[in-house]
Amino acid sequence: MEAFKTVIASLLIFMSTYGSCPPGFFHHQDSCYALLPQTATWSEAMHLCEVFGASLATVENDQKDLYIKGLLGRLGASLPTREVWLGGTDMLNEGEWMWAKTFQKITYFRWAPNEPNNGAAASNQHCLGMEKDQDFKWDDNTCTKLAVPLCERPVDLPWGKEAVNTEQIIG
Ligand SMILES: [Ca+2]
Ligand SMILES: [Ca+2]
Repeated sequence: MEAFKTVIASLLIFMSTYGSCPPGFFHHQDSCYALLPQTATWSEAMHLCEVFGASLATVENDQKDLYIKGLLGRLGASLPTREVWLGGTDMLNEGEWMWAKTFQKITYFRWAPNEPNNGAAASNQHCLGMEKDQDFKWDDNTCTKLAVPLCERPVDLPWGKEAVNTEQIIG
């Protein structure tokens, strides 16, 4: 298993060194990120990302959280709304958060204070956003609300194939 992890770590280093991103995307490790310059509902946001071979971003660890917060901080002045969409939802099962693209159960959370509140009495907040006013910590929000899509896609590798999904390999 250790040898396997070493291979995966080497692959990640290779992809972060030689992988590249399309214009408009920012490169971090094995992913490319883009903040789209318009607002959308959560499902519209997912479709907009798909247009660029991407999907709404996922955040699985501190390292990625720090990178994305830094990126949004740099680009944040141009944010037309105070919230940014990520790819998480609990619309299938209230309180059970998953990354929609992979059905991966979310176990790492960065909730803002008093979140998730499911919209309190309204009980209608099932889509995951990051709040600008809360240092880009997370909020469950109404899926039909307009926010800015943060898209993520795998880096392009030199031989022209998309990167493998290392998270699935590591499990
Ligand atoms: Ca909910
Ligand atoms: Ca909320």
